[in-house]
Amino acid sequence: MKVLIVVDVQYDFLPGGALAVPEGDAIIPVVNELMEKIDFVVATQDWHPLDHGSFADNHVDKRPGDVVDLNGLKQVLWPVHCVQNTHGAELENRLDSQRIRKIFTKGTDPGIDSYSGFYDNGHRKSTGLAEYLKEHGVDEVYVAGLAADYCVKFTALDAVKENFKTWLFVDATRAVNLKADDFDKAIREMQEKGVRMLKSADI
Ligand code: VGL
Ligand code: ZN
Repeated sequence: MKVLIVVDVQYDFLPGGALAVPEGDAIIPVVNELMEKIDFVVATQDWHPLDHGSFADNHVDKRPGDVVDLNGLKQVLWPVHCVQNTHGAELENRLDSQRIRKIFTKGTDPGIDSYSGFYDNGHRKSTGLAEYLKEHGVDEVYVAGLAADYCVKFTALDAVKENFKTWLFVDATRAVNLKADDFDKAIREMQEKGVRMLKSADI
């Protein structure tokens, strides 16, 4: 049984948003097509409280891109983004969201970030996604969405750790690219750790 996990296709990660991923909107039609081909679909949603520790504004004299220690974990700081119940946190409305069976929110605890759709960055709390997929007989995970170098990467790596056979649709993702080669580095790291790459036309 296959699942398509659509990661964080939210206004704040799209051009014009608070943490815009370059060309992030280009994946929307591709994801819509994939949802027709893989009919069991779940989505993740970055869903932060306003006092979240990943926001540069919540630290004295810090700017986006700076790195701090957040309760013992290294944390890259971001602009305020995907605040609960704001427009920026909504899934983009061109997404065919009727096809999404369930949405898993993450990043709700102000003291820890959560890039992966499965666990927070300290692997302390589960979002319930792994359990949900196993209950539904899923053994193959296909990942698409934003951003390739953060939430998509950590979601795919956790899927491998949870023993799902895992693929990434390379043409259905884009990277933040704080550094120009972050996309390539993320792809390489995922491949080394067991994530297989494919294109949407391959399925
Ligand atoms: C993400 C940075 C901060 C992502 C979420 O969805 O990749 N990146 N929060
Ligand atoms: Zn976030």
